[in-house]
Amino acid sequence: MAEVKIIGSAASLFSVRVEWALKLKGIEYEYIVEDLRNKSELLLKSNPVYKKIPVLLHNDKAISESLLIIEYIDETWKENPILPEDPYDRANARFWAKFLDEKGLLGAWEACQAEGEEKEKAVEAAVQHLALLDKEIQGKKFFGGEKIGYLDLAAGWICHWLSVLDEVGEMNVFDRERFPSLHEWAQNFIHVPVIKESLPPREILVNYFKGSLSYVRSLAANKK
Ligand SMILES: N[C@@H](CCC(=O)N[C@@H](CS)C(=O)NCC(=O)O)C(=O)O
Repeated sequence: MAEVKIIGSAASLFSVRVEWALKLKGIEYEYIVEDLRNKSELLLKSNPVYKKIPVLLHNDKAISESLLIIEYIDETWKENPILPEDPYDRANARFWAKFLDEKGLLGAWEACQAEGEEKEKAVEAAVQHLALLDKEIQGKKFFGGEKIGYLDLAAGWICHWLSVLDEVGEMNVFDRERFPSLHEWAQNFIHVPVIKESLPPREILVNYFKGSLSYVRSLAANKK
């Protein structure tokens, strides 16, 4: 029997999306909790380039970068496909997943951190990113159609982590009235049992992001 392990951390949306993929496939795995303030030899050896979680260990072979890990999982265990079958749909799902990681997430985190005059601009930029994604979900239950697919996993942080960023950053990027379709999708997504059971408790995330925010603000203050 193949041995599957994840090196991850409970608050990490990147780790959780990998867990979701394994659970959707029905693959058993061992979870190795990483202390990111005191990185383990195993992590440093398994992801020597970025030294980040998550890492998937499959029979001791290490695969890094959450979206690539999901692709690896989908190619290795064929049951319950995650990526769309059609090449155009696959490219499209990858496009939006990349956009969300590179622009969506970063924009939301920048908006969370911003203060004073910068805040309004940063929040508006984050809202515009979501508005682009919102168009993709119109008329569908999931981005993957009738069932959860690759883009649902990539966008899954919006359902749980974005409302935490909204709370911690005192903003309302994921506004229910502005984004009714995305909210409906979030409800559909979050109520799928394998999705729900892997979500970290909200208080853990609130504390984690409050700590991160104080840390980046203290670094910025020290530079002045
Ligand atoms: N692009 C990476 C991002 C992973 C990432 O940022 N992981 C964070 C935890 S959420 C990490 O390991 N941070 C440790 C560090 O930056 O030293 C992925 O998709 O896997």
